[in-house]
Amino acid sequence: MHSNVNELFENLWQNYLEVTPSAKRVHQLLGSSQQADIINDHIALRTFNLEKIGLEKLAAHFKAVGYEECGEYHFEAKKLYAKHFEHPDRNQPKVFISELLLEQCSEQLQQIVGELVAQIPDEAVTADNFLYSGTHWSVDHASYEKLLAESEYAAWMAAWGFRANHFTVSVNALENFETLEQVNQALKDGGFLLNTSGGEIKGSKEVLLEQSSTLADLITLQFSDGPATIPSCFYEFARRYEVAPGILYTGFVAASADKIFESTNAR
Ligand code: OOG
Ligand code: NI
Repeated sequence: MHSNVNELFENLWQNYLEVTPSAKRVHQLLGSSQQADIINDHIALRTFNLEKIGLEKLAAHFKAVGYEECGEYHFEAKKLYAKHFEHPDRNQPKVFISELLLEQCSEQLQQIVGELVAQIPDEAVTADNFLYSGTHWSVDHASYEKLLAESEYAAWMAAWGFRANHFTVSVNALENFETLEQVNQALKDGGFLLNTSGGEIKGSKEVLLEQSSTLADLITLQFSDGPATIPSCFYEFARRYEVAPGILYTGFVAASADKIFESTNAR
């Protein structure tokens, strides 16, 4: 496991860029005319709730660099459970980790996922690079399609594995934008497609958090039986409101997160 938080995030970022070429353009669009670097509000990772690779196994890598558990979230319809983590250094991104609750899924899904996960060497899970190690298997089209029919989340995991599923621009820290509406407009003017599930803006000032996101990039993946172009990763934008003077809300909003997950849906 990493012991340096910046090193961990630098690796996660480079790995994310490999399958999310649009992220560079997002930075150019929003950050090119500001002095400071773009600040990331949070990142998110996904997994399955199997003992070998469950949420806690991913969390251990963040705890090793100082992160602490801060909140939990339930997504009944999507059969997901999540926790978020924060670092004592407020400038470090928050971390949102979710897991698919396999016992609530079909036997077929459990069997496909079980076969993929069985191919992960035990030692890979604690290795420095686990959080950006991608897949430890190769999956065929038919299995991907079967997963997709039941759980978009499961299909995404089978295709992309362990990596940051998105980074999130802190709108509060942008110098040239005040509102999320302004950011969304700049993105649309720049040709980006936004996730419109639940509206372009999820959340509100009342729940202390507004979020929007791009639709995931479309990337050609080599399946075991040939290539196909599928959604990879996306970029999110978050504006937080104060809970007290000078203190921003740091949690997540389950109803909004439920829609953000859909940024990787097929289109
Ligand atoms: C995570 C979706 C939730 C948020 O900020 O509410 C989320 C995911 O798509 O894996 O990122
Ligand atoms: Ni997010």
